[in-house]
Amino acid sequence: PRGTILGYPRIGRRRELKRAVEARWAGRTDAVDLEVTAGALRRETVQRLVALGLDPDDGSVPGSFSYYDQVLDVVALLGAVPDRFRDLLDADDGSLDLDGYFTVARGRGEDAPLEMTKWFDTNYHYLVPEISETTPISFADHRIVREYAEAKEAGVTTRPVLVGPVTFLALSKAADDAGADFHPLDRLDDVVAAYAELLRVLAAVGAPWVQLDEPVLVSDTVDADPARIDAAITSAYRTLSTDLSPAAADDGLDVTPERPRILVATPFGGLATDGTDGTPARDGLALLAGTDVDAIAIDLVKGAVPTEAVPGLASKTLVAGVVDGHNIWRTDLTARLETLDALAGLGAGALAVGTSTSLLHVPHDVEDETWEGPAAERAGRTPELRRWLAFADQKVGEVTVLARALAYGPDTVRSELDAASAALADRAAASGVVVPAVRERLAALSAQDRGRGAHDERVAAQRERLDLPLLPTTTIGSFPQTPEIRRARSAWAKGELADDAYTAAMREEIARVVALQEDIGLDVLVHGEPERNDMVQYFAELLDGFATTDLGWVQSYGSRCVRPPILWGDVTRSAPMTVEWTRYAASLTSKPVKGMLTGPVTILAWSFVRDDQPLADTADQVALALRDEVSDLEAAGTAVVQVDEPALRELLPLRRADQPAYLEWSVGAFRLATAGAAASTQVHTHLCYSEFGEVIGAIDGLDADVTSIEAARSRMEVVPELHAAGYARGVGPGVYDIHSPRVPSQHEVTELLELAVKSIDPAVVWVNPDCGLKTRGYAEVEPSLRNLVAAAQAVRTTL
Ligand code: THG
Ligand code: ZN
Repeated sequence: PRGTILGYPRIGRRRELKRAVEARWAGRTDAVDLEVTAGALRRETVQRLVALGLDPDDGSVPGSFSYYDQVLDVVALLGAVPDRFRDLLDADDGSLDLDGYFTVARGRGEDAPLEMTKWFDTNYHYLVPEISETTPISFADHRIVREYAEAKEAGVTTRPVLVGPVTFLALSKAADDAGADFHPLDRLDDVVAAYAELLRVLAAVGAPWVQLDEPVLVSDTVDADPARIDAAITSAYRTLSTDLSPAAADDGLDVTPERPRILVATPFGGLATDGTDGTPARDGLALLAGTDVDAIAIDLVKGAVPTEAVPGLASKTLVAGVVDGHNIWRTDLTARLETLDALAGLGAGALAVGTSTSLLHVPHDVEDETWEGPAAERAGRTPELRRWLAFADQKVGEVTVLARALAYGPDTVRSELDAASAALADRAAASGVVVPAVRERLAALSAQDRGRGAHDERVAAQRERLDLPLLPTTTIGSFPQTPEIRRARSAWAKGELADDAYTAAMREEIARVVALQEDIGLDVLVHGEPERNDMVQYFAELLDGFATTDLGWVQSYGSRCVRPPILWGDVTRSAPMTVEWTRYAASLTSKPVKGMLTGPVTILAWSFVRDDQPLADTADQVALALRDEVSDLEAAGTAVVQVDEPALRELLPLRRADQPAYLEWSVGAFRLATAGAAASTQVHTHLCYSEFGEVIGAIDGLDADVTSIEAARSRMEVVPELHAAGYARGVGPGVYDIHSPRVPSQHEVTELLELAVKSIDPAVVWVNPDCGLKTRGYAEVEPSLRNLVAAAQAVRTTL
């Protein structure tokens, strides 16, 4: 294909799939209803992609649908479920039906679902397969073949897309029943044999192409030896591409094909590492060029443009990922044509235009959103901004324009190239993109602006001001979001509830939450955040330089979606954002109430960020706005300010060589946001994960006075690790796992606390849940917090 995309959003322009899937889970529909709805969505999708300019006949249209997750799809393809779900497999062919598929994703009773984790450097989360020596692995499920036939019937020849065998196993974890030395890659031959069978069947039904995604090649952070990954790629593609004869490219030979042509895609980064970080130099492009696959897709947005001729590429198509699949900016088509020209020297047999990644990570269509009128204006959406953007459908258009330029010359698409250049020029010159006052403030910063003075002096000043007991108790910030407050927020957003009625409703909730915390006996209180929908969207709505969308949904995991704000300009804060809510809460109690902010790195990680300046500069701009907020909170009497960075580890680069620079600027931005605080103001932060080997130094570097982290499920494992790393600040290892509706008993919490104070100085230990409480209900939260406070009191008496 001359122009293609690596994948397309599957949730539906109005989240039709989410609704249909959740209706099935609720038992309101049956599996057939769901398949009918999903089938209609798939047909509509492939036909739309053709209408947008992709070739309907040659496999340019990806078949990239999933009911829940593309990694879970391979688990289903292979029947590779963990022991506890073995009964879900069909007794005859080992396949998993749709309800069984969802059970593996969501768990049932005591059977925990597969664990979820981040997909490379995106905000998408996949399910982690569990593999052992005895996991069943065969070609068990024909869904992908059925979907090929379904599209064909609708007039479109698709290219089935699936996660490649090496990436699948490299991202898997050893199941509990696996031997001590087992690595999932030990099962490579079995997985590859199943893929080979799938390829034979796809060839038999006439599929011209298949796409296998191997992003494992762009990452150093996978839990497997790089040399082993490379050997696995060579071995897997020898079997799949060399040993099976390909679908012929009109060569007139009368050989029955044993496989479609194979496109290996490597999104999310560059394929080459130069070894400067001490790890062996690798070149994934040369590695793939040495196999008999037919095409290789490379990411030219995150990855550098290779310049040296690559042996083996002459027999292959290079799919140049020049259109960003991971961000929403309109492409500089003229510059990207130059990139395509520069690739000529690589010696590829043919060149095609592609997206850098699947379009799964961007919303469907700019046209779905409103860009004029009061609601749009309030959200920062203007007709001007709209011209700078390309969501999935616009990106398909860009790919087809570039493909036409490649095939017939740039003059054939001159007006499209010019329109893109004009939009870019407008964007660069538009008011708000560069705000001189922001630039001047940034330029004037010095190291002092990121430092707070000696920690022990702060400890003394805070002890005197706060007068807290040993093992102080607190919560992470949010309290359960009741249907009433959700309704009030949404009515206010639609203009159906007046400002003062809305404020009154929120205040009522805050008063209730403060009274509850006092009754429970917590030491440091929160206002509960009833006014916030999402901890990033809330600040994006209040800061200048951001726009938010109504319909810009992006799948985060399963049926869950987020609407990342668009950070397009220099960031300023026109008024305090949180002070009034915090001040009101503080007026109701004599206990300290925490001010609650989202940190600069998390705001970036969960937004679409501008691509016209370094992320570090954007982070510092957000940090300065937060710094002013901290200052206003202090002026209002706030003695404890929490700046959450749950996504600090999320943005960690996939290449080790890039990690130190990232940790430097991300930690620097957090410090810039918080270092204006007085010594007597206690700065807290919260991080949302428990495995932080790679970032343990950075956590200390944040220089927060207290850090709360997830720890209940790992039974306080992180506490001795922190102690061993020399961490001496306050730490709140979560003692209540909020990811489950279970109410922990006082005894359980006491045990966890005893574990914590055994391995670190009790004077630095705080007592809190693992994370915010907004996804839970009061029926569980109230007794859990009472047990937490009782446990803290019990352990205090023993110290
Ligand atoms: N906010 C943002 N990004 C995130 C998280 C977040 N990324 C990582 C992690 N948290 C992802 N977790 C979730 C959890 C719940 C939901 C989405 C992502 C969710 N979404 C609602 C849904 O799909 O029905 C819609 C929410 C809304 O109305 O805005 O429940 O916390 N930015
Ligand atoms: Zn958390």
